[in-house]
Amino acid sequence: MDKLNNNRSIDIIGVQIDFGAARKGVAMGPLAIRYAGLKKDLRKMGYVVRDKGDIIPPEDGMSLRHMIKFEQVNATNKQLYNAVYKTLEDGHIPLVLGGDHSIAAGSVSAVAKYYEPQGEIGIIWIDAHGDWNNDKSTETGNMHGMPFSAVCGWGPNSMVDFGQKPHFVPTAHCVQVAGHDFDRPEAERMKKAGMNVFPMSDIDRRGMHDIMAEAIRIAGEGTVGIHLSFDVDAITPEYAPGTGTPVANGITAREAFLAVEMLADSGKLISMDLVEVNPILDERNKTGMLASELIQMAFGKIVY
Ligand SMILES: [Mn+2]
Repeated sequence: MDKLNNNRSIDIIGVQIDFGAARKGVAMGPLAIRYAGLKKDLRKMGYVVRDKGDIIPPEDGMSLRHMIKFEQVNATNKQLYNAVYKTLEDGHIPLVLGGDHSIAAGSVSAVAKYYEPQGEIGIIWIDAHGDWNNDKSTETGNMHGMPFSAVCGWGPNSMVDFGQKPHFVPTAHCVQVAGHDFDRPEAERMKKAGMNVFPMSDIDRRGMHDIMAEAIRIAGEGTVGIHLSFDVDAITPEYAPGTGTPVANGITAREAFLAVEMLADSGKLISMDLVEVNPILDERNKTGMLASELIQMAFGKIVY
């Protein structure tokens, strides 16, 4: 249980939003993950767990050109930014349950800003998608495809502007893992930005252990710690059917466990999002339970 850094306090913050995605239902994700017994299990591991409840997005709001439901996404992220920042000020670890992935714009921005006086953070983004579009490159206007680009300062800047003067995370410390459904313009933008990308083909060739060791080095060396943004759509639908944008031939549940276990072993995890659990599409909360297990492993659950 001492594998992780010695912070033993976790704040759970749920975000009931699906306005950033085309398909609805991930707004119920936080409930499904809690229902799997997450709080009880984290406490069993010796954590002090505070549940800060769920952020509920406003019902109405305007869309902008190429940014569907911008106002709702932005208002929700502003609340999340404040909640995550407060959690860090209290000395606790933020654990954010989505909701669609647009919420990472709020959570990562808060972590980057909070640690700004100490140094840069690193980001490991495990996802079938790049989430590296901006309002110019997007083909759909869905904002859950933009947060990684936004927190790195490659736009849309309005997505991460909550009046705080955003601190952008240098791509040199950012890693995308398990992508296998990139849009072409998005992939070109990632290359131009110098993003570190380990797509599925790299995991096939080198194995998850090798890839995660390198990802942890990139995100962890010379930084104050690593933020993990985990989208369950990275996991192949046989194991994680309950997600908004399923993509065939993703990583296995075992590869996902290995990835988060290695992150726990590194002692560098400072904050985490677990997003895109869709209970409507799930089978008997299989994906919700898997999400809960992955979170425990990321926080250093000892199997043996
Ligand atoms: Mn995503």
